[in-house]
Amino acid sequence: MTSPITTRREGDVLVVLSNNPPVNALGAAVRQGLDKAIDEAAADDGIKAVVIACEGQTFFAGADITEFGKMMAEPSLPVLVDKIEASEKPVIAAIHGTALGGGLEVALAAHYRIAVPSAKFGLPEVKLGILPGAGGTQRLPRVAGVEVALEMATKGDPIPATKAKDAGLLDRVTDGDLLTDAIAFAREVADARPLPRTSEAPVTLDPAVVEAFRKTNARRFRGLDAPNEIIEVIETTAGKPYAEGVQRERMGFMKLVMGKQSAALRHIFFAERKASKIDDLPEGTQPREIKRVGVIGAGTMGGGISMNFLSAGIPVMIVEMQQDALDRGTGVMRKNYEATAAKGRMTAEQVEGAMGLLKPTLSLDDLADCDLIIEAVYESMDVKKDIFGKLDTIAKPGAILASNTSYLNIDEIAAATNRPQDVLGLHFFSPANVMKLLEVVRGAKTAPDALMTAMAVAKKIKKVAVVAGVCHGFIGNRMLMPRQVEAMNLLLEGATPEQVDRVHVAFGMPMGPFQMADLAGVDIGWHRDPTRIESIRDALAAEERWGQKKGKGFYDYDEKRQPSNSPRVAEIIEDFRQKTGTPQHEVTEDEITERTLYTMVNEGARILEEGMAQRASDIDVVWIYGYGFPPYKGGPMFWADQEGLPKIVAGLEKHGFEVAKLLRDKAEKGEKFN
Ligand code: 3H9
Repeated sequence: MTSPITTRREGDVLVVLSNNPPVNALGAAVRQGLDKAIDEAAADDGIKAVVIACEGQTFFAGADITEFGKMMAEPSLPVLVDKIEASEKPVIAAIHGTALGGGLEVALAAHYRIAVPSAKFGLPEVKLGILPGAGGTQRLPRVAGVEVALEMATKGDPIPATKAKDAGLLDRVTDGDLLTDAIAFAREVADARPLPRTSEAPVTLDPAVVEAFRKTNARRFRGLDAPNEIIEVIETTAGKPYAEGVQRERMGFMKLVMGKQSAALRHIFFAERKASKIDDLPEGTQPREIKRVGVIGAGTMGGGISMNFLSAGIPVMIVEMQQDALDRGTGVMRKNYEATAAKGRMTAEQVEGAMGLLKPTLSLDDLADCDLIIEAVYESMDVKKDIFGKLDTIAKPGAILASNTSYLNIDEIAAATNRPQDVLGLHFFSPANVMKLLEVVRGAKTAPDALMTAMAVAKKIKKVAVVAGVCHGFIGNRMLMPRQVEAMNLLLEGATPEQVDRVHVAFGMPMGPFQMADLAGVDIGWHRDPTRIESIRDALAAEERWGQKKGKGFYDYDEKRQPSNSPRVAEIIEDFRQKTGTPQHEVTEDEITERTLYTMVNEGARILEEGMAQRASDIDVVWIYGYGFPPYKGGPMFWADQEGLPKIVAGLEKHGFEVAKLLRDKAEKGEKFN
């Protein structure tokens, strides 16, 4: 097998090139090739310096994640980076793309670093639930100081070349040809001695800085193993010799990589990428070109949806029925952009650039030129059918017609047109300009290239797209339903809203079912007849306890929107308990988990059984990116696997639920969803 590493002599410089697509991950063959190249340079008297560079889209983007949990072939990355640094001949890292994780660790072990202005640098290991395990926790504080190291290693976000240069991570940034300039740099430093060896540099630690960092980020790191371990490693090893420091780092790495959180986060990393793949598309299917987008409805959803395209540089024609609604909608979009600019995340020119791509109109006829039209009006089948019927006469041939419905039947909507092959669902989550999830709903007649186009567009607007089949609520909302039903039943049987929510928050969800209802609006889906009171929810809605927007819902809210338990809600619940004659019992935390979380897993199994999701990991992606399921638990199906499917089945049976066949079968066979 040919090695992904090749070497070539450029006079007295040995150029070492990696070609391991797609991201030059530092797998075994790459490590072995680099190891040999360092030996080759050492053995050749004609070589005075070494340049390490990568071909393809990026410098090494990290260790090969697929190797984790398996026996690591020699040399390991920690051994390799130390060997690079120990080279008697200067090693120059020439960086383009993203130097991430192990890739940055290789760069930090080199004696000099040169990069193109577009290069990015980061230690994203924390996002995989691990820590930089090839000297990163030791070399980065030595190069850039403890504060920068803490920030980069615990948050995992990459920094641009300019910032990296200011922080001391880079010696040079070049606008010219990277390899040519790296070779010239190598010649300049060929005789420089002593060589700058990062591991020998001192680190100074100000305990107050670490303390302040811990305090500022306490909420963000709550419940997470990796960032807390990283802080501890950096804190306790600063000032100690490198050899001692890397030992502590290794210990931390091993502990984390064997842990449940890392397994879950690695699962999500691959699940997110797998979600974009559609298993049964005919080979050679090509996406359609999307140059212009139309959005119908300038409300919260329509506006948010439009912003995604504008931000990606795609012109949007937005349609409303009334001028004031159109003005209000576009005004909100501008305000949102300006708020982003005020936070320094956009320039004034970018705001104008995005808004300049927006064309408001009152006429559906203006959508004739659009390649993709997304309907985002309120949830009424009749209204949607009417709009799609009209679109059928207006849209150009081949335009994709999408509905943002969160529940309704896409096939029925498609049947209102003569081109059901061009119709699909694009279910955005609110706020649509922020939330990463997009459920792409595949109708019975949706054409393969239309579906593929939707997935490609999703990537362009930086969404994580998951394909769902046509069923009530698709994947996410469908699984939410049994949870909501059981949460309400628990209230009737003796639980309080606070008790149910507490279990969900302790589990790691951003909020519980009742907090969510208060945020979304207790009046959503209400029949709007205050005299018709058939449920606790009806009773709340009738009293205008519509949630946070009214200052009262399942909880009472103060002017800072801080919730407190509501005596009135307790009365309403009590009233319903008596009216319905529901037998009361003491509800335990386990019971809440079993009835509101296990039931979700059960519904997820049904979704799989019916083929409404392609794979269990897609369901996990939906819940992580659409509903705030804690990523370190890997999504509901992965979590169920870790809990043990027989335990889930037993928990469901205990409360008399009908167990999905797929779930029962897997539990009996000792199989898992993922
Ligand atoms: C580490 O370094 C630990 C060390 O400190 C210590 C070790 C002892 N490994 O994202 P994309 C695959 S931990 C294996 O769509 P993009 C990915 O699955 C690592 N595979 O591309 C996908 O495969 P497929 C720290 C990887 O252009 C394909 O490459 N580093 C790895 O949108 C394309 O990926 C990280 O965490 C990997 N490391 O974005 C960086 N990376 O085609 C992780 C990617 O089969 N990677 N693949 O679906 C990224 O953030 C992005 O991939 C990157 C490119 C920004 C580089």
